[in-house]
Amino acid sequence: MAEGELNVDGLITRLQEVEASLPGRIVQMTEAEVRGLCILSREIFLRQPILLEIEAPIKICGNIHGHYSGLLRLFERGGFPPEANYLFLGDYVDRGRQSLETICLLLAYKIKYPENVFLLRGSHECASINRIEGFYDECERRFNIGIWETFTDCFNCLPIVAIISEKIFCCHGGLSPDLQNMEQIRLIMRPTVVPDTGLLCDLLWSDPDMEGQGWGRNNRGVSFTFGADVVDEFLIRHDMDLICRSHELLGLRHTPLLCVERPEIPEELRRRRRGCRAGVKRRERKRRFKPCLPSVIMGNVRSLPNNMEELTALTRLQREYRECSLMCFTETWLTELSPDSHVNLDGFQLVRADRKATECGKKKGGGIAVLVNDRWCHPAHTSVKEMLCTRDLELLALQIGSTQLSRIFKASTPKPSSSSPRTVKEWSEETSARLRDCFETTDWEALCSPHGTDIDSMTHCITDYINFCEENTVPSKLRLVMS
Ligand SMILES: [Mn+2]
Repeated sequence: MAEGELNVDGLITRLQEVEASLPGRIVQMTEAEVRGLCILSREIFLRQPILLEIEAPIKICGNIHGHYSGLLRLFERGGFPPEANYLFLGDYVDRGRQSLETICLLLAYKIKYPENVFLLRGSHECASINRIEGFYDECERRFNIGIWETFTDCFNCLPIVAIISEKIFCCHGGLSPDLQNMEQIRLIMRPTVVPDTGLLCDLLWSDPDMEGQGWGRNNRGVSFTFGADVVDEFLIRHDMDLICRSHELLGLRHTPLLCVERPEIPEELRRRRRGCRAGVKRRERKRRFKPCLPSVIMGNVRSLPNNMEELTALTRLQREYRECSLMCFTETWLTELSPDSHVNLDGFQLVRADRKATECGKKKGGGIAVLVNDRWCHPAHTSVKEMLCTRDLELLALQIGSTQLSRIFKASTPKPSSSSPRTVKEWSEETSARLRDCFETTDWEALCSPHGTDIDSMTHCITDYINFCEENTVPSKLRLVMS
């Protein structure tokens, strides 16, 4: 059916006319109308990304499950589109008696207000589930099996995840041990069925475990459960505040949504954007890259206090700086007398090793300043392990709390339950001796001299050389491990 032939406005009016107070009244729709809704909305779903990036304010609603009078009441309470923006978290069909009215009204709104109404895919928007849970029978009773197949084509194109104002992660089921970065979601090709395992399956089927930790077995017999620690780790890793999901009937509680909130951010510090219209952001794909291991920027600046403005701009504008775990600077002004307040950088905590005036053989003082990104390393979990500044040696060893470390390293570990073998390089026994030999006979002066006082190039050159030694002079063997 072509676009012009479907009277969406008329259909919305007819569907809305049913009063919520008279539940169960059937709305007459023709097969052509229903088919038209499926075809037109499917085009919109495919035109918009599989991972929606939406701006607040928006109202989020959980499973409707064919409860049409409930849906109408929900709109009466919250405002009919486009008066308010809506994000639905899936499970529109099955169980209730009016799956068709429910899904048809939602699809009609999607066609009429594509930037105000958003529908995510639920576990029941899947042919193998709604074939047996009620929707198929309703389609067959009121229309025919062909209509159910047309719905299936449409459901196979629904988006999977929505991120609201970069802070709220919404999906039907929950997290996945396979989910490392958002790009993986963007790479899922539509139309697609929901597989029995893997990322897409987990996003639609996993459940939070309120008591347990880590990943666990899901009683549904599909996907996993995830503990509070997994949520915490995910939110910190992706710099988000909240995970919002449905997929579960929580007794008779008022809200069908489960919200797991990241506790430590005070309300006034949360970023707010009021009054914006919801809409899929058409900005270029922004890859939110997060390294698994701490990243370090090292530099030698003449005067750190004089360079703070530049550093502030860099941490604001450049991702490498903003997301860098540690920034180390050798510093000439760092003596007992120089105050911390001269090196204040938003989002970073200063740790310093001062050169004591008496030990300082150089004309000026000096030491090391390390700026620790508090997004990665909580200031309370960072302490100085070793600090030494003498004429020949400047050393500052930081200790990052074990909880922080486990977070960082766990993030780099793939699916815990997977036992896929992989090969790792293992140093053999004579390794340390060979390596020590190699380093002792190295003419470090010769390596350093071409770079003079340029600490950056010197560091690079020496790091490259050490890697070269490791690659070429150290005997190692490959070993198969089960991860
Ligand atoms: Mn569900």
